[in-house]
Amino acid sequence: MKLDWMTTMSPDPYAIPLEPDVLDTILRGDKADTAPFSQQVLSYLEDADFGLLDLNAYCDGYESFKTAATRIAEAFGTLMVQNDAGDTVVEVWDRNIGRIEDGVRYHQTRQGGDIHTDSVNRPDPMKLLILGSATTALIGGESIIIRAREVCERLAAYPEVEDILRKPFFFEGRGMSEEIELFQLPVLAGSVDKPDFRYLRSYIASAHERAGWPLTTDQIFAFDVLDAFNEISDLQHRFTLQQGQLLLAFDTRVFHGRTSFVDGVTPDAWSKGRRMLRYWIE
Ligand SMILES: O=C(O)CCC(=O)C(=O)O
Ligand SMILES: [Fe+2]
Repeated sequence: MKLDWMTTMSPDPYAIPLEPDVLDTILRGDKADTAPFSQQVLSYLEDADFGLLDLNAYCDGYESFKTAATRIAEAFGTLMVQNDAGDTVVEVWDRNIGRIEDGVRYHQTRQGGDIHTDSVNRPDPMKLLILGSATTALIGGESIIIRAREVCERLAAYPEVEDILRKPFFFEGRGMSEEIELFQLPVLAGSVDKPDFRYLRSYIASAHERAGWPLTTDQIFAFDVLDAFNEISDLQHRFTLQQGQLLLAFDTRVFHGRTSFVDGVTPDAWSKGRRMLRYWIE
């Protein structure tokens, strides 16, 4: 990658380097020319798979952050509808309504774990996942990212597991419509240096039950291997997204998750408790 124009390189090791002014152009000016911004980000992600942007210079509260984050997301293409209510921005926060085990969705709980990709709700994958931090938790809530290609390097020692992951599994369109639709896809597609994963274990297990084909012993073993790799600290990138920061990632090229968290009063918070804005871009 070319380094000569990275004049705004930040000390944050995950910061996406941008030429001066490209953020200003879309966040302060008229957003007609988003191409320099989106091209620089996408070319960085082509190598890095994920990275962070800091929008603090452009916002001072929840509403201005949401406006800025939405502009950034729209610079990359069409925002996907994420649920049957038609929302293209979904708020991730602890609703205090129960646990994942009781059927509550990840983005409505304070639970950690369940390292996953988001591209599991419909047959077409999304390209980009954006998570924007509007407020941090009092305790915990660290983001966890694992590069899928590094998982593939380790999977090479288990060809029988890789074979299983490349065969079709049932998925369900949870939250996308009244009637839950089933479809089939491999968990792993693509080459090992640019793999595309579609994985959220509890949804796949539930889809298999619904289809009347519970996961087989071999499939369960393959998921155990995948989960074990995703929990190796050497492969994990962990950071706390600060208020005003965005995480951008090629959704199927990384696994993501978070640690469990507890909300409380945090100084200068823009909302009550940890809150993320989630965008999916086609
Ligand atoms: O809370 C987070 O940091 C991640 C949330 C998430 O992965 C999701 O809502 O799909
Ligand atoms: Fe997610």
